[in-house]
Amino acid sequence: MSSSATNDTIAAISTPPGRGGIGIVRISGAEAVAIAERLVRLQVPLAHARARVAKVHDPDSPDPKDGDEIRSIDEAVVTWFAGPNSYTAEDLVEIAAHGSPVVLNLLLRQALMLGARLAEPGEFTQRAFLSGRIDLTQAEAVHDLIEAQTVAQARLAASQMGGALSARVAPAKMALLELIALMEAGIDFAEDDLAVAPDAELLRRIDGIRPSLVTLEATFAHGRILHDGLTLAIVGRPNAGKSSLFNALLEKDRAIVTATPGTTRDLISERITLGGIPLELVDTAGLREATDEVERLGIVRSKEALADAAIVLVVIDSTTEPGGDDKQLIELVRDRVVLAAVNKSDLAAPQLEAAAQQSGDSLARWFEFLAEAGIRSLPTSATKGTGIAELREAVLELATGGAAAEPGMLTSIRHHQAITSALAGLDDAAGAIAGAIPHEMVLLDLYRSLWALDSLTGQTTPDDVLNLIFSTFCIGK
Ligand SMILES: Nc1nc2c(ncn2[C@@H]2O[C@H](COP(=O)(O)OP(=O)(O)OP(=O)(O)O)[C@@H](O)[C@H]2O)c(=O)[nH]1
Ligand SMILES: [Mg+2]
Repeated sequence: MSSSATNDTIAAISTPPGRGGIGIVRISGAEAVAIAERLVRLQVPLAHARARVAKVHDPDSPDPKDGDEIRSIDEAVVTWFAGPNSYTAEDLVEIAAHGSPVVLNLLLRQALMLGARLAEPGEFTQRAFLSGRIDLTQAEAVHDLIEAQTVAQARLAASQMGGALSARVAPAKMALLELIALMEAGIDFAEDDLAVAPDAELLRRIDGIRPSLVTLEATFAHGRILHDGLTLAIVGRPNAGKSSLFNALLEKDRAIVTATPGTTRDLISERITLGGIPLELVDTAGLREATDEVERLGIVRSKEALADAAIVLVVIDSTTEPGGDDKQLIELVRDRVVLAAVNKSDLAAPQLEAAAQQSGDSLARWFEFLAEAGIRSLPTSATKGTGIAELREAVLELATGGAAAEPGMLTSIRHHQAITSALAGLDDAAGAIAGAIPHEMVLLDLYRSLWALDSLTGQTTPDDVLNLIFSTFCIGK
């Protein structure tokens, strides 16, 4: 996005490239209406937020003489949104023609010839931001909404677009601003005998600002995952049923399953949505001493996938006994976010009944083995479909930490950094006050905190601070 002057008129094709039922050319700026009126022949004059049917001029046809029918190349619906009540807060005209790239390009070219400038990517939203109609978090949410891959992501973006994040930040920012005004007043008007608030009061106020920001900061763990999605790698020994579980989670026969160990050689990945979170599932080659070059390369890739994944699903063949090789496998994953599926439970179950009185079967020994390693495990049967719903739930819980999505949660690194630096500023200010550092210096920390919040909700000007000082303290009557 550019920071070019905002008093020129911009135009762009706002619908995606290609052919479609409808295509829209948008024009925004002081000349929008004048330009639009020359692009189309309106039967009824434009009026704010009213759709008008119009003929699109064919610019290459001669100017119509009186009484002649103009030569048109399409019919369009034209809507004018009078500034400031428009998306950009400027005069905005949308010409919805048929989605023919030829017609749309013709309209755009004509608009440019009539004095509009080609809009840069995101410039319509940038104008909405520059005009103050929306703040930066709302502008960013427009992009997130368009890019959303799941309904949950779209909901989150919509709430942010509606100002949910800004609203969550606003009370802390106001309290911070009041604190700054209080301290500025103490410094600026000290000789006027204005009582400077005692340090205890200042510290109490800082303490009052922190909690809502701390709570907000904590939403990032889940918000980031909801926003970006995550990868789950399915790993384990050959023949454990990794591909079968992969297919079961996908609800599709995607990966080849055979009784021969070493079936899967290459990585296979597919996307699913789990509780609104885009989850990339990666099926891998079974980990063992490779028998040939292809398998060896496949195992290298398995280990890479294992290293890259946010969550690791270890698949266990419960008809085997836990042994030395499995300890190696556990070592490989134990410091990761990991879940174990003790698979083929359908085969192990009869043993379970038979061995119930005895000291346990292989299934029970696996649970014991995994519990000792500190790995959460649950029984599954990929072929029977048992335990798959529970597996999904367990993965979702690992991904979200069990929290539900909430409006205004932090989803971007930029927002998270803003909140953490706001908190850092507050902490430094509290430390400085406790250390009896002069208030001028404490204020620097508080301003750092304020600017961080500004980067979310919009700039605080020196006037804002002054206004607060004067309104709160009645100085300078
Ligand atoms: N009874 C039973 N058989 C299963 C289950 N899961 C997988 N199998 C069988 O176990 C064999 C191996 O399954 P795969 O899904 O190919 O195992 P894998 O871990 O992907 O194997 P590799 O790709 O060779 O590492 C196949 O014959 C499956 O039908 C299960 O839950 N119960
Ligand atoms: Mg496989």
